[in-house]
Amino acid sequence: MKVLVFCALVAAAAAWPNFGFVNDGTGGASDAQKQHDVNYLLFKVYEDVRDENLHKLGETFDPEADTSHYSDNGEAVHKLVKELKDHRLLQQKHWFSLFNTRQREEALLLYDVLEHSNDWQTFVSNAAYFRNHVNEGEFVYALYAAVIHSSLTKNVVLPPLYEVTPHLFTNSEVIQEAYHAKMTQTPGKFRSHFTGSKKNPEQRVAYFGEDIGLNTHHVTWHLEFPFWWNDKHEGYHLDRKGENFFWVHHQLTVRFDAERLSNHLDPVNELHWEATIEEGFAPHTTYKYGGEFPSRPDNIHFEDVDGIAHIRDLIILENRIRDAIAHGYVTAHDGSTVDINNSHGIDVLGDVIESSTYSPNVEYYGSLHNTAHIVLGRQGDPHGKYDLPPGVLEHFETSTRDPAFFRLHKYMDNIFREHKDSLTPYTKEELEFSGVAIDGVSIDGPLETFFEDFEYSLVNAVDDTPQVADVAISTVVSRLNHKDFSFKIDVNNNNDHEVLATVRIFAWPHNDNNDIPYSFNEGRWRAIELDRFWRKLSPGVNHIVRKSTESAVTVPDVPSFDSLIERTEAALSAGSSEVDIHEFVSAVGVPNRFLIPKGNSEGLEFELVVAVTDGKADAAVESLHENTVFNHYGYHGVYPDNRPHGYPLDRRVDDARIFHDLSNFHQHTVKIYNH
Ligand SMILES: [Cu+2]
Repeated sequence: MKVLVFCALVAAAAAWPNFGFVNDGTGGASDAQKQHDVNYLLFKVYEDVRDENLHKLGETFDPEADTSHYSDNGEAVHKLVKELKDHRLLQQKHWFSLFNTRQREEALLLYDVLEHSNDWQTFVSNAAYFRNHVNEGEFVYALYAAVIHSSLTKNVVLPPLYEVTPHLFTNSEVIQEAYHAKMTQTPGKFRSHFTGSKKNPEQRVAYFGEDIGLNTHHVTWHLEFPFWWNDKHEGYHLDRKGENFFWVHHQLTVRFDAERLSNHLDPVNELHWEATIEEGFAPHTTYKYGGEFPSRPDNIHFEDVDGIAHIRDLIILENRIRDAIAHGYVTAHDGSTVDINNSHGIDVLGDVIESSTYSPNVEYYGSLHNTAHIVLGRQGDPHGKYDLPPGVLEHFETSTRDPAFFRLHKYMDNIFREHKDSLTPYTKEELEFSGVAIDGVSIDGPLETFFEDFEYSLVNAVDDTPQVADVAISTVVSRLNHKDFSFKIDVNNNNDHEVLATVRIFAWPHNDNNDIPYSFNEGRWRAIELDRFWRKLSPGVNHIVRKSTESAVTVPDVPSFDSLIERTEAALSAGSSEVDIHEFVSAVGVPNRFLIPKGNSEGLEFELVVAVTDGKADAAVESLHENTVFNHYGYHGVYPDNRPHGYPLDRRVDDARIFHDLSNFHQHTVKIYNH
């Protein structure tokens, strides 16, 4: 790595383009140059930047000198610089939590500066300058959010967060070993173990909540669809953000229950404000600065959290939301009503519950989800007596480590279900696709999960200076994967012309934890989405083959930080303007190795369902069938599918015969093995 960094400095100095602030859509720099800059801005983020040019910018740039380079005429930068000059910003080398209002404000001030930078020179100069002046956690958050949302960074791949801020993804024991290796200059590869002991049944599913890829998916989703997003300010609308909030967490919830089944655990019970929280939690995770993440003992009663919320108030908010569902409308801030008794209702409700700035009435419905995260996260020290830092639930990177996260989300999910159950079930006529029938569905290849070892670097976890050489330090974690397989779907199009079809694939556990088969209505609520794509069907028989690797719900592993740097520098030295890493631009989906839930040795039964619906009626945009690599968690602009997430299984099913009589719907039992 040492050699690499040195080469990189030379390459950067040589490749730095001459900026003329030409607005040619690139912002005045090549994709490779931008990738280089972002790599180095995030490399060893607690220390001096290891790139000569960025270093110089950090020292000499004056953010306020020329405000013509900002789309807001420098409004954001004036605000941030004033806070800096007034010594109001959070110190460096201190923990940062997005749920802390003031810290979030600061991070978003920087985000605004970057987002309003018209050209790359302005963007990168500000990033380099404020890297030296704002808290590192705030900096990382602002830069990640800006790279995801800025039009200047469309092709930039963000390095894996678990290698940028490894403390939030790695157990304390391993972090300690990493420091030891660094201090003694001895390379080390350390095995990570899941938190807790076998005496805790929850440990059997810790591989799920502590998976670094799953945590990356969760944190990236929240970066892509932030609750603080303000359309007026940011200039564009995030389509169906509220519904997405429901769907991504609904999928986490049903998926976790499926994982529990293969590990002989009962499904998660929903959290209840007036009941005890049965599971305690000892995170075995440490902040880079700020000490250990707080623990929570078993069987405690909720306590009010000073300065955040009374439990009584959370119950009142819940009642108001349940009232809105029962009424079929939400009362907006100005007293008008917003009808939610329709397909769009879930979107409004998602905004209300999270809550996001899209909530029609945050004064009345509050912020149930966000407040609950803080309240639950603080139960180890609700009155601040022990001056503990925020809990794991106060960071999207670490939330799912605590089993109580899934209790909290089961609670939210049941509120959403109350709404979905209040809608009229689909009729056979609504679900039919005239002239189209599924002849058969089969799976090519085994449905088989397994555990594999995965290694990632901890070089960014430990401290050093340019004078001290890096030694290779990494950790090896065990993680779930599955063998590749393909869906083979034979569809008959009896129309005399080509039709556009949406293919939707789901699976739900055949039996519950007592080995009793789920009814259709119970099963469909537990459906795990496996894929969603569009195809043109010619008249006659169509053989569709869809590989597991093509799934629209998943993303591949982002290359390691090392390899990202290596590839970028190689591209720059070769004089190339881009780096061939386009498939990694979005990290928002579920990890592709996580597509199917863990099986067992005898084969765990799932109901596989395929629905082929009318693509023309479903489409919200043109040319859907060409969008085969589209990742539906990370779209930009209008969401391509007009149907609600989970369609056609999203509504209550009173009579399962409706589905079984549909020729465009297929269901059969499959087994997932784990070896
Ligand atoms: Cu979340």
